[in-house]
Amino acid sequence: MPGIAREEQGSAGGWFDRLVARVQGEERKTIAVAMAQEGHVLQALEAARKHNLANGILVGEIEAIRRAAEEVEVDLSHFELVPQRGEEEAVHRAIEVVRAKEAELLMKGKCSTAAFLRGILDREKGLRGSGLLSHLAVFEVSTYPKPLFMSDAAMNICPDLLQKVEITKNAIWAAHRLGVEVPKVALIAAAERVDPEHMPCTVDAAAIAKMADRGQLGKALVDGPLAVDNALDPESCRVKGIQSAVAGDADILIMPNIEAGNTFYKVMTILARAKTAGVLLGARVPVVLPSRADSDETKFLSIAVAVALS
Ligand code: COD
Repeated sequence: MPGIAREEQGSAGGWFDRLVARVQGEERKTIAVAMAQEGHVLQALEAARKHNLANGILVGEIEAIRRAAEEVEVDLSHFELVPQRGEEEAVHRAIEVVRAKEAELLMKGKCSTAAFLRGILDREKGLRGSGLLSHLAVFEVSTYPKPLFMSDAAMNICPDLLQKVEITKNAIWAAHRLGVEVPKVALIAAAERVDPEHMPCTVDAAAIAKMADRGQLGKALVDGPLAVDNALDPESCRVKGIQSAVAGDADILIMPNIEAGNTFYKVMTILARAKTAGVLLGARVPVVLPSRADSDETKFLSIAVAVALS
């Protein structure tokens, strides 16, 4: 299948390939897909099936699913189809499949992110966990020597201090599950100076870093505020005289708001051509949550990460 699980190894040393190889050896999962009538979603699900990661239950308009499958030459005989018209209705139906334990994972198809998230947040019929839900992106890029995790590009619009703490804890939890024993977390701002007057997010970053120093965030090294160059580039830290266990070597970037997170995500995928995965953390099951315009490869890698987290 073109574009999926390429042989090419980035500087992160084929991290996604190793992740796929690891989860291939585990028990196959089932994914319920809300509005599955989209070519890249179907290609990603077919690749997940062929790689022994997961089977798909496709919820949506059957005719539209058939048309999309024909266009990308995916054989639907390997999938269970659940007919459901309408965006909100398809989201609820896919969630019902998960709540009935017929699937262990949920995936967004051709529906809007906000409608999908509202369905998950529904108090009676949704999939809320006990804490905050947040989006996590994982990148493998030739210009960085290890996988890079980043949150939040898609769910929490303008998180307050408590929400940023939860976002950071969710990301640390996922990094542990994905094999990073003591993740280095950079709390991103536009500068490394704490500036209560002009940049309130630098104060949040400093508070969270201090909470982490006191052991309140679990097994991780956390520092901030740091600008993106200070988080990722040792040379910029040398020039600026920044001394920190995290600076220049971050595993996780926590963004101050959705604009910063979403912009970083799209620059990584479009300009840096990073291999990318996107998942939602904090729900009752891991949720595959790529952008609608993401490639089949990103959708496949998002499934692999969600399976690894389940
Ligand atoms: N985790 C847990 N509970 C939450 C969360 C969260 N991250 N967000 C909201 N809730 C709870 C609230 O506590 C409340 O009980 C209920 O859900 C409703 O909250 P509101 O009033 O903020 O809900 P909405 O419907 O106005 O907004 C929720 C969305 C997730 C739809 C909204 O935050 C949103 O649109 N996010 C961005 C989605 C998006 O468009 N992304 C684009 C980039 S791809």
